[in-house]
Amino acid sequence: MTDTVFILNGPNLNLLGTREPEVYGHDTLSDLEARAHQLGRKLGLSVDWRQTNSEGTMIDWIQEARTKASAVIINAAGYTHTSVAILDSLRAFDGPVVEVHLSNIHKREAYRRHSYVSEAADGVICGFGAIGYDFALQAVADRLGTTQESA
Ligand code: CA2
Repeated sequence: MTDTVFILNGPNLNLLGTREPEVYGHDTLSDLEARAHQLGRKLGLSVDWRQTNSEGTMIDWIQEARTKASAVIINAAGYTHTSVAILDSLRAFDGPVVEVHLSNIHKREAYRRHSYVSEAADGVICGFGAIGYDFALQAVADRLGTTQESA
C-alpha cells in the first residue's frame, strides 16, 4: 500500500505569493501543493497537504497522523518558535518528521532562531524556498524506502 505523508503548513502560509516575495518567493501555497503531489507520485508517496491558521487544528492533525500517515513534513510557521504543544504532539508521532522553512530562520530575527519543532524533527530544511518541500519528500522517501535504486 502507498505510504501517506502529511505535509502540514501553519499560520499565514495561505498568504504566500501575495506579500514579502523577497523572503518567501513568488509561488502560492497552491503552487507548492501541486508540486508536492507531482513529486510524491514519482517517489511512491501519497501526499496529504494541509494548511491551518489554528494551533489546535495543527495538533489535531499531528495526532491524526499517528494512525493515518507514515511520515510528517511540517512548516509550523510562527508556531515553530512558540509552541510546546505542537512539540509534544510531534513527540507522540512514531514515524519520520521533517521540518521545513522557506526562509533561512537562522539568518533572520533572533526570535526565529529557536525552533521547538526541531526538537522532534529527524531533519530540518530551511532557506531554499519552495524546493525545500522537494528535499523533505526525498528525505521521507529515503527513510521509508519507497523509491527503488536503479542499478
Ligand atoms: O520561512 C518559513 O517558512 C517560516 O516558517 C515562515 C513563517 C515565519 O514565521 C517563520 O519564522 C519562518 C511565516 C509565514 C508567513 O508567510 C507569509 C507569506 C506571505 C505574506 C505574509 C506572510
